[in-house]
Amino acid sequence: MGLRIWGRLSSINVQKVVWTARELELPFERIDAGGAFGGNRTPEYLRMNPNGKIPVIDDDGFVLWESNAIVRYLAARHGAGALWPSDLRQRADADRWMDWQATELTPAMRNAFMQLVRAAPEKRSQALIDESNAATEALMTILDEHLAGRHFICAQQFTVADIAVGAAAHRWFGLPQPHLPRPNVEGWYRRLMTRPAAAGVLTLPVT
Ligand SMILES: N[C@@H](CCC(=O)N[C@@H](CS)C(=O)NCC(=O)O)C(=O)O
Repeated sequence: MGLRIWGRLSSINVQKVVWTARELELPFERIDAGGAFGGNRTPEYLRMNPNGKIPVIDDDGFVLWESNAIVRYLAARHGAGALWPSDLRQRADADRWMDWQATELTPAMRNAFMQLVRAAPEKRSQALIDESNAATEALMTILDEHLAGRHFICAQQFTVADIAVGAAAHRWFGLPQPHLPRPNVEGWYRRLMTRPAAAGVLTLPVT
């Protein structure tokens, strides 16, 4: 049966999982679900993920939801020692930046994204955008300082942390508004974009 991934590719959380599968050169089938595709509130879907959210995977009968958990699972199963560092402290370092993406960065940028991309222009709240931009820029300062002198988030090794934070950075840079210059983040982001596994995933317009 192999690996099946449910979720539309415009979702940052689905992008992370698809990008990981491609880095690991895993064959997989992706089924569009969520947003305009729907299909994520059916009884069958809710049996796989009671949250009704995307992504979900089925890996030979093992069903898993929560994008970062899926990325960690696939990387540990197929990319141990590379995408998923085997050294405990290196792994904790990568893991910490994944949590930072999920609990700090993505929540901070959420309102800017929702207002600038998803809301109708006449319903747009500049106050929400300004607040979200300020919160995100504070985090971008941290990321930019961290990436000074580093090729990837965990120094020289491309890991799951680059996938989670990279997908969020892709969304941030894709928002139709000016950005403060972030030389280290921008250089890192350009390196990510040259990876063949990111092609067709991170090259999508932000929608
Ligand atoms: N914490 C979850 C969040 C999942 C989530 O919020 N998914 C959104 C898309 S990014 C969703 O399912 N939205 C409903 C929809 O697309 O119909 C994860 O990382 O997997």
